[in-house]
Amino acid sequence: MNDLELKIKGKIPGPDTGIEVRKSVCAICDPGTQCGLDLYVKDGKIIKVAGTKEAPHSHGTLCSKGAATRQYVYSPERIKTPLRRTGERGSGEFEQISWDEALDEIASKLNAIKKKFGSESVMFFSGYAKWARAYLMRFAMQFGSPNYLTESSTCATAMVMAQQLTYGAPAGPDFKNTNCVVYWSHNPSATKSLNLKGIDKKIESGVKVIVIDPRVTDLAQRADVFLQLRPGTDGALALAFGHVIVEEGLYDKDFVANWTRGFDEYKQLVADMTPEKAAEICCVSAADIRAAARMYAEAKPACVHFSAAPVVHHTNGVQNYRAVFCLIALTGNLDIAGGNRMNPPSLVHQPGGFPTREREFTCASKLSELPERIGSRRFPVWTRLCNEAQACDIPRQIETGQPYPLKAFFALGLNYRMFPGSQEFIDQLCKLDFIVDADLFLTDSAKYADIVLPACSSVERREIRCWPMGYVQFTQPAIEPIGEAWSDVDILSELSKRLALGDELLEAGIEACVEWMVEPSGLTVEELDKHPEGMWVPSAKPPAERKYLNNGFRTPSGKVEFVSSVLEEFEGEGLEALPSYREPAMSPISRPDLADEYPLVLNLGARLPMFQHTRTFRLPWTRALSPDPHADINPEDAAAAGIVDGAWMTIATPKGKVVVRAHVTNLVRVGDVHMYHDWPQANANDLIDGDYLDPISGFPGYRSSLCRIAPANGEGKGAVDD
Ligand SMILES: Nc1nc2c(c(=O)[nH]1)N[C@H]1C(S)=C(S)[C@@H](COP(=O)(O)OP(=O)(O)OC[C@H]3O[C@@H](n4cnc5c(=O)[nH]c(N)nc54)[C@H](O)[C@@H]3O)O[C@H]1N2
Ligand SMILES: Nc1nc2c(c(=O)[nH]1)N[C@H]1C(S)=C(S)[C@@H](COP(=O)(O)OP(=O)(O)OC[C@H]3O[C@@H](n4cnc5c(=O)[nH]c(N)nc54)[C@H](O)[C@@H]3O)O[C@H]1N2
Ligand SMILES: [Mo]
Repeated sequence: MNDLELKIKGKIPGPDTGIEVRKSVCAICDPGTQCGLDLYVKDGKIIKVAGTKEAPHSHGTLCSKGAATRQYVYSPERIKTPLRRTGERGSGEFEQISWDEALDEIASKLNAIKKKFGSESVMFFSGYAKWARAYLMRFAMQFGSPNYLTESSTCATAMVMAQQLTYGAPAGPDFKNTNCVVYWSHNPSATKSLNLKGIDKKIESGVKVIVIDPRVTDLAQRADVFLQLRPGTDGALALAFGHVIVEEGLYDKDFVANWTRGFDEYKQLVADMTPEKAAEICCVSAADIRAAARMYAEAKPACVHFSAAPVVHHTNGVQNYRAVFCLIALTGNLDIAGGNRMNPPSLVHQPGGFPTREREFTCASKLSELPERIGSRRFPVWTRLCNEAQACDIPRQIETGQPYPLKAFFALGLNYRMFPGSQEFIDQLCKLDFIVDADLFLTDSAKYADIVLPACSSVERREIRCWPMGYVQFTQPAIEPIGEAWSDVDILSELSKRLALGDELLEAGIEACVEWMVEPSGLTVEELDKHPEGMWVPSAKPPAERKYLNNGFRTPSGKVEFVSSVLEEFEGEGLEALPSYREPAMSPISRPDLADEYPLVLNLGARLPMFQHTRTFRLPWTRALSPDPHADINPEDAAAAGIVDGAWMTIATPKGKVVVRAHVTNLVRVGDVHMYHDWPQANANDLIDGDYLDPISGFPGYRSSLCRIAPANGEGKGAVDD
């Protein structure tokens, strides 16, 4: 081998080797954690992947998913051309068609449905493609449909709602300046590995750590106090914290007197929830509750690190998190350095410390002129607080045609298995006249579409995003699209022309849209294009403290609401204005009748580090790390059921049954079963009903229902061995 051959073999970039390093972003996981990508490209192909060392958010790291980028981009399951369905829905029989044919057919079908049934009969849905959502919402509004829906009907929104109801807007933890962090359900080792370095440093510096989780996570093992509670009982625990803080006079009396509503009622509510009572409900010790409550209240400033999912994935989720968020106000840790601070999002749900017009770009203001949204009668609080329709109500509305019939579904990345009662969800969807799905892969969900469109991965297109320290990146495509794939925004832009929506900005394409959105920050596309690796935003500023002193809180009373004025309006419909604790709808306490037959608490969804919902199951590297569906059970429960570690077992609920491998571990409580969702062979969401929902948010009760386990005895094993 000569020198040049050696350099090529070593993948050394340079003009002689023809290898170029192109900067991009790994968009496999969620916007808060995505790592900078260095893509080594030769002859138009990615030959090596590394983390971007100079990226201030990821410092050169990549997790197992990002490291498998080449397998993701070059997967044999990528869709190469637009497809038209030729067989039954779900059969996977398609013919290849051209983009012109596909877009013309979509435009003519959608316009015909609009004419006959009204724009509202067409739904516009986004799965995980968060980067393209502002464009999709604008597209839906311009089409005249109020039914813009996303996977956030089950993610984050309910947590945001709990904050809106309590203090008007989200307030994130100011980790850097704090003396104490309460991780109220968060497992960064699996879900936000980028945070781990900072957490390590902070713990070493002596910050106090409280962890509240039903499982012994890595973080739990390093906590000063760890409360291993029964799933779905967070509300009772938070009220007991309130009890200790009020009883011992540890609350911020000035803040409570001047800036809160309903303290007297709250005081009465928490008086009843003694640590002893909560200890019984939550299955933790009363002494630990007292210790944690004192630690949080006395450490000032102290912050609560909350999560998008586990606390609100219960039928009592919003109120449970409201009880937690009340503690932030009670202790005066709201909107101060080291506490929880309000910091509005700049781009793609992320606060960047600079202003944009992303929200205006979505045209959400049109909603008030459009017909009512899906879910608005069943979940009026959702409709009041959020701009989207509630996707968990889709099956009901298709089935009943009330308040109006639904006819078409246009999706950027549909995974029907993300919804509870998945089979009923897709069965109802099949009743529609027309389904379009754009995805990278020919997924099981895409197989139900009438037209499937091939979408680009992040390395084949442009997207803009920002990070909280005031860093922004407008990526350049690193390679040509695979096959005939298009960027989602190009699809929307071209389709808006063919639908004659009259939207000049959307028609002009992504650069024009980005230019318009970032204008208030002083950024331009010209400047962003000079920094494909990302840049610091000169106008970015950390959020001011105590902004409420000028304008109050964005609640109806302008104060923090222990008693919510919005919920008060719906008391006639069974909602409560105070964050009272109610058992999950299916728990050993609320349903002792069921618990006889299904004695274990079923918790569906705790993340695994190598998977991102359905996206990385198909990649050989990540799949090799966890080949089979499995669930965590405690040795005591395993022994009682006659199940050994690694054996196949059934998990049965009144709704359904799956077969998974048993992972027998002391890291979960006696009485709990924890299972990751989304496995095609063992779909967790076939175990719960589609209407097992929180009445305030419409969020599914994924993380608490009832089940029983038994050895599989050969049952279903064939289906699992793939
Ligand atoms: N690797 C990977 N990372 C991901 C994802 C993924 O699929 N894979 N998904 C992304 C998405 S969409 C989301 S929403 C986030 C979620 O991010 P996280 O909330 O950090 O992740 P989870 O694993 O869902 O839950 C965190 C912890 O909550 C605990 N928990 C479960 N039930 C309860 C409960 O009732 N009360 C309390 N206090 N704790 C509970 C679980 O045991 C778990 O340890 O992760 C994101 N990151
Ligand atoms: N039991 C249970 N169920 C849950 C949860 C749980 O904890 N437990 N978590 C819920 C939560 S928090 C979430 S966020 C949801 C996640 O649910 P989804 O958002 O549905 O997650 P995915 O399956 O990863 O993504 C959907 C599809 O989008 C495609 N896709 C990815 N990127 C792009 C893109 O750029 N463009 C296009 N057009 N398509 C793209 C993927 O290939 C995939 O087929 O699941 C929810 N479901
Ligand atoms: Mo999520």
